[in-house]
Amino acid sequence: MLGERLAPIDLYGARTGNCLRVAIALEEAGLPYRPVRLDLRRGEHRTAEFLALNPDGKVPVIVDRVDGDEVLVLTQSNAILFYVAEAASETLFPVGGTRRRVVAYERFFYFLTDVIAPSHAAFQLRASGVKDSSPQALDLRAMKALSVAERFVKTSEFIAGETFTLADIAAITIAFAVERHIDWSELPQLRRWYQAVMARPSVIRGFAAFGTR
Ligand SMILES: N[C@@H](CCC(=O)N[C@@H](CS)C(=O)NCC(=O)O)C(=O)O
Repeated sequence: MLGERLAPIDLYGARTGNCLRVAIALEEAGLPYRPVRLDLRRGEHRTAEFLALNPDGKVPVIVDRVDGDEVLVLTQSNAILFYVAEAASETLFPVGGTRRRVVAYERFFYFLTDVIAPSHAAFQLRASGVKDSSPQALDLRAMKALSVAERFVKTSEFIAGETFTLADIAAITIAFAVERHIDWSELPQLRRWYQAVMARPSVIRGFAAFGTR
């Protein structure tokens, strides 16, 4: 059981999928937080001050000060998501009922490993100057995996059942990033889910946490 939070959680980040997912989770959990935007292009994640928080020089990072505990500095967006979910009790990740919980894990990791990972790898290859067709092949793989998610929302309102969970958060940032490449006419249930989630106040605020551009 966490003690009283002494200050808003500092969230160091930028307008990237990893950071936006954390901001959306914090919004959805209703936890007080303060976004600290770093300009990655200007190397603000490489300053001595930031490297003291995360020697890897990567965002997101949270700093949480809870009464009676050592200051918590946490890196790795997915570890942070589960920390936030735990602090939010049952809201973001089902704790009761093994079946509900394992389905939420299944869908959460589906998006991380089958959609976000190949898409991220394609981005990295392009950024490193690769000119062959491998980034395109990875993007295609990610898009195919994303369209499979139509079946997740065919019989339920959200990605892992009838409540909004971390699986929806994993899905929404990548769906937003590739929105214009999706053939929505083939994916009516995914479109219904996408529109509903993008209109959610916590999601709107989370997307805006590090500015709109
Ligand atoms: N596995 C880490 C990846 C963190 C990561 O790669 N962050 C990127 C932004 S999304 C970053 O800080 N890039 C700056 C750099 O690598 O120099 C996580 O999930 O938090």
